[in-house]
Amino acid sequence: DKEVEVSQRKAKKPLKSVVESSEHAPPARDFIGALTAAHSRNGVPALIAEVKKASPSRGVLRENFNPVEIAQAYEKNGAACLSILTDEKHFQGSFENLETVRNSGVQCPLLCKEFVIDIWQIYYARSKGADAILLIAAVLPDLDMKYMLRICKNLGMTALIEVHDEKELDRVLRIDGVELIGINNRSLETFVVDTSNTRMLMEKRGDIIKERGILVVGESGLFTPDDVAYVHSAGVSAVLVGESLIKEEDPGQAIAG
Ligand code: IGP
Repeated sequence: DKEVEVSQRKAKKPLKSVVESSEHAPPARDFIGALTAAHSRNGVPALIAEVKKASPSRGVLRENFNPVEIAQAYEKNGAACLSILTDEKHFQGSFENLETVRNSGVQCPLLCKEFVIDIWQIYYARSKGADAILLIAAVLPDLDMKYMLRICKNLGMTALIEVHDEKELDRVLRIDGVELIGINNRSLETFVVDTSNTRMLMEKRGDIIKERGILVVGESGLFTPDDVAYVHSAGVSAVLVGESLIKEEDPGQAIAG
C-alpha cells in the first residue's frame, strides 16, 4: 500500500515539477558538518532530536503536538540536527511539518524521516527544505540505494543509511560514497528494541567504518544519559532520540536535564 500512497502523491504533482521546485529551494545545510562540530565541541554524541507525534508501536506520543514549538525548543537546548517525521500513515507526520519547521527560523539541519521507495520522495523532501533524508537498507535493494545516494549528492543532501543487522551493514559497506550510517536498535519488523545492537555491530565492523571515515548514528530506544554513554562507548558520533524527549512536558528541558 506504500506503492499506492506514493502514486497518489504523484497524482498531485508530477515528478518534473517536483524536480524543478527542488532546484529552486535554498541550498541544503551541512548535516554531517553539524554533527561532527557538535561531537568534537562537546565530547558527547551529537544529538539529532526527533519531531514525532506518534509511532506504530506506541501510538500517540504527544497530544498537544506543535512541531515548530518542539523544534525551537530542541534547537535552543543544544540539538545539533532535527529529524522530522513526514510519514503520515504510521507516524502521523507530514511534509507540511517539515516545511513549516524549515520556515520557522530554525537553523539546525533537518532530516526528512520517510519510508523512501521512490525518487519522487527525495526531490519532494528537498523542495520542502530537507537537508538530509533517510534511506532504509531493509526496504531498498542495492541498486536503488546506489541510485538514490547519487540523487541525494546531486541535490547537495546527506543520506542517512539505516541498517539493523550485520547483513544489511555489510551490504551498505560495499556501496561507494556512504558517509553516514544509522544503526537502528529497533527491529522494524518486531518493534523490539535492544541498545546492545549498536555495540554488537560496532564491535564487528567498527574498524572498517573508521577506516572509511563513515559517521555512525545510534538510533532508537535511548532514554537515559547512561543509554547515550553506552552507545557512545561503542563508537557512535551521534544519537537519534525521539520518544524519550517528545513525551516530556517540556521536550527542550529534557535535553538539558
Ligand atoms: C527514534 P525513539 O525510540 O527514540 O523514539 O527512536 C528513531 O530512531 C525512530 O523513530 C526511527 C524510525 C526509523 C522511525 C528509527 N528509524 C525509521 C521511522 C522509520
